[in-house]
Amino acid sequence: MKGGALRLVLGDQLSEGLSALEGLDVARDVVLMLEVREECTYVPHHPQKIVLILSAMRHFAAALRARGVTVDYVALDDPANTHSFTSEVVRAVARHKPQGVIATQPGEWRVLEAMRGWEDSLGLPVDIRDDTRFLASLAFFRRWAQGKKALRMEFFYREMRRATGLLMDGDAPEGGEWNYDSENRKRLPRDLIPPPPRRFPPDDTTREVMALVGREFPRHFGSLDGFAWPVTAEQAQAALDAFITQRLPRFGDYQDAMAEGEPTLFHALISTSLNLGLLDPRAACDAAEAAWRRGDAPLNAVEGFIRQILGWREYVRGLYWLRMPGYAKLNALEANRALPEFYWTAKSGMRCMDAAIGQTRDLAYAHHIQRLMVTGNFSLLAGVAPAAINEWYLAVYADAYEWVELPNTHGMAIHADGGVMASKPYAASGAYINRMSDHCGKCRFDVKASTGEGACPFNYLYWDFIARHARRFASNPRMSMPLANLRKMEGAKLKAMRAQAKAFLDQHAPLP
Ligand code: FAD
Ligand code: DLZ
Repeated sequence: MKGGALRLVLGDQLSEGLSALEGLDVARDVVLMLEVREECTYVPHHPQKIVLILSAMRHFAAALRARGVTVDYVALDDPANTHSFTSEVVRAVARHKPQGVIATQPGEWRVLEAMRGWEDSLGLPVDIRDDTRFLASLAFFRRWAQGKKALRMEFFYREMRRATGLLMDGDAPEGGEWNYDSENRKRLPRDLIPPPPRRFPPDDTTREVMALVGREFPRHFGSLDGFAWPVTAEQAQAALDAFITQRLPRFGDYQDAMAEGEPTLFHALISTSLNLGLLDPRAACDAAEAAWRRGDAPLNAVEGFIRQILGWREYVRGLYWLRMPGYAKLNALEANRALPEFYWTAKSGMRCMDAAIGQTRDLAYAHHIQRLMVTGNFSLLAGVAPAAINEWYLAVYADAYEWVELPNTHGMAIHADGGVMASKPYAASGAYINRMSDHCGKCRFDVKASTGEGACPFNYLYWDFIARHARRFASNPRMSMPLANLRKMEGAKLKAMRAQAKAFLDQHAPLP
């Protein structure tokens, strides 16, 4: 390298338009990519997630090289690898003697903190550029949040609709409503079989990485068999195209449904590609809007899909960077239980839990309502310590990076932020799961029973949760209904449910 820059590309920054690559001088600059053990083990990531990232990195490096870019790629099994971003950047600086280092802001606070120390430790300029692969800049989010008492996604989403013009008819939302969620809560009919998502069987590069990951991380939870994630931008586009034509039309109707033997329903399975940078969020929204304008998908489906990306995805990222690092330490409900062992075995006996955890083990994927209303709801009701459940979600899903995982888990699912994200906890008894799924009919627990042998644990855990936090929620108008029902409940029944909740939890997740 003759006086060029060292440009760092992290594993979830695999976008041609990455800010760290802007102004790249092919003759003088070197792109640095690092496979490091520290990133593979800071939580015990699912093997499919590690394979996905390393294979996508190798494909991205090959595409850069094909354009004539010099890529210095340090592989996981390179004997000289020191296995952390910081120590590998130090080694690369010694190799290339660059003028400076250029990076894009990482997706996790912990990595940004490390990067901020590099200028001093390297004695070189380190330019950490904004990550421009989102529809809202962090400055836009900060401005929107400023002075607001409550940071509700719905209002942020409306601002984003106005700012981008997506699904807008002048100043008004298309169809007259901002949100069609009330139409999106149907149960899956028995005779409706969702078209399966597009699969991408491993090529030679992926197979090589699978062997490496199998050797290096044999004890991580999760199966590698059946790996089929898109690992290139072309494959990610093909996955999106297949979703838009085959599953988007019914995405809205069955967005909240769960069904036995249907792990993906009408969902898009594009979060891994969006989060790696293989797919552009604006392009995904535009493709959905175009399908509606052609008359190929109804408005409730298209609005619902666009809201997930333009609304929720952008909102959680803004919130993460606004509130970190303190956000991760909040524990508003003083939850302190261990994570039940069945989060690693899928053997709780509850069909809904075992289906969600079992497919997580097999696919590194569960859809939103399983994450929120099954495994998330269980942890909320049980009072699992935030650090334990946050780590589980960060480890087990192929799409998990802290910027998106933490607000969803800590804020939305377990209410550890005390209401920053949601005005009330997403707590539900077995009745909700029964309404939205066909699990309960085949379950060994009885969803209609709240106490006694065979009663559905979600029922007694729900009332134990409401009773445990009754004083805390007394001033929350959105909790008035369950609190009124609690007051009407016969004392002996409540006592029996609370005793059963304690016995169940002590058996599976004792207090420390
Ligand atoms: P679809 O249901 O088809 O939705 C389309 C896209 O919308 C997704 O690909 C995703 O990019 C976006 N989206 C939808 N909901 C959300 C949301 N709440 N937050 C951010 N983006 C959203 N998503 C992640 O990408 N990574 C995570 O680590 C993650 N952890 C979660 C943890 C919990 C407890 C919960 C409740 C949700 C979590 N989500 C996470 C959000 C959501 O569950 C996933 O984005 C979604 O299941 C991915 O599958 P899909 O692509 O089929 O999504
Ligand atoms: C998650 C992950 C894994 C498992 N491995 C790597 C890696 O070897 N090299 C790399 O550059 N990135 C990896 N990642 C993604 C990083 O953890 C991610 O870039 C940071 O957490 C910031 O989001």
